[in-house]
Amino acid sequence: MPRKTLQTFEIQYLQVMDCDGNVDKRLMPALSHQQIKELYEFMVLVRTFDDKAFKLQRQGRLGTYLQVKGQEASQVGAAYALKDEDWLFPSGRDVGALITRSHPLHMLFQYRGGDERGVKAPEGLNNFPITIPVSTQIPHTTGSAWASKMLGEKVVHMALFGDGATSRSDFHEGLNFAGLFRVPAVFVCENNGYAISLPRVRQTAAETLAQKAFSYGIDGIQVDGNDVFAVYSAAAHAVEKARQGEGPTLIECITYRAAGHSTSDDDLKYRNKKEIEEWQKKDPIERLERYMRGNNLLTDKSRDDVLKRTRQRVEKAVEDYENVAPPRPRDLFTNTYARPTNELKEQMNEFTEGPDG
Ligand SMILES: Cc1ncc(C[n+]2csc(CCOP(=O)(O)OP(=O)(O)O)c2C)c(N)n1
Ligand SMILES: [Mg+2]
Repeated sequence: MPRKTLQTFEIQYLQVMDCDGNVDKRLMPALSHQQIKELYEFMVLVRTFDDKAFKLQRQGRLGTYLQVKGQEASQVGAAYALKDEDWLFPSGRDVGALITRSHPLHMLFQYRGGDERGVKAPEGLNNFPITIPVSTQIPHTTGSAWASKMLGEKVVHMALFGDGATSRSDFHEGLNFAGLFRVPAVFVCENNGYAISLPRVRQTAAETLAQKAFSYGIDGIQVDGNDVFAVYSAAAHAVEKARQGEGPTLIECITYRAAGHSTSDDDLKYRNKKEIEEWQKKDPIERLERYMRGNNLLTDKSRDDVLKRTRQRVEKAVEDYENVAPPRPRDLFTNTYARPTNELKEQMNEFTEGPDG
């Protein structure tokens, strides 16, 4: 057996569209004009939702919120590559992917308002609940993909997670198992430069995060995560490969967290304005707009229409969210175990009254 050398593990970096919106036609994925417009509208919807969520938190109408801002291309591009029957395993920041996967907007507000019922996907939507413990959704994805493989289903399972997640054991266990059993999974790492206040360079000595795939015998690729065409292209390729039984892929999206870690953060304590402004020039939505304007897919009028439509949808979702009846206190007990213990039953009867209690 020939020995593999480090050179064998060359990392590919995919960029289809530059910051000015020029695309390399040879690399452009097969997307119709309608699909490009749809991708754009999803990205605008995600940002509109995100801005609103931030404001609601500041007004005391929402709990802690993790903004997507800056990562719309990574989340929308990756999730858009899935079919309805595929599964998505999101992290706390991945509301953009969930929106692309039709998760009702008001339920996402509900979840961030502290009501867990908001992440229970409506019947027929194959979205796992958001996981808050960093990277634990990765072994879930592998396990679920393994189940599909054993059942002979042609269903793909996609995990989304951050750069920080690649330092945790769940990432390594999940990828090791996925590689060994060649499960139909796609692992999308949104390298947004930070894990809370810890910069990527202090996260790991590895030169890239994509190369971690090679330790587990799976393919790894880096893409420009602010280029929706590159993300979609890599994700669509990986999804198709997984569906054909050719194993998992790790995609590292190089992107930037344009907002603080969460609404409880003051990011200027650990990074400077200049860095934020530099990345602003690579904004994923503005970049796509430049491409679309240059290709007669967007005008001032059609942009205004998109903004108006997305604002209306988000405002309606806020109204619906604020009209949801609060959960019953007894749900705290009934949702904990399939069969509550006698002690829990006693406590439930002591603390709640009647069917709505
Ligand atoms: C197991 C675990 N440890 C610590 C935390 C606290 N925590 C929440 S988010 C986060 C950083 C995650 O960084 P990254 O994976 O890069 O994702 P990002 O927040 O940048 O999207 C940490 C440490 C947690 N939620 N779970
Ligand atoms: Mg991060």
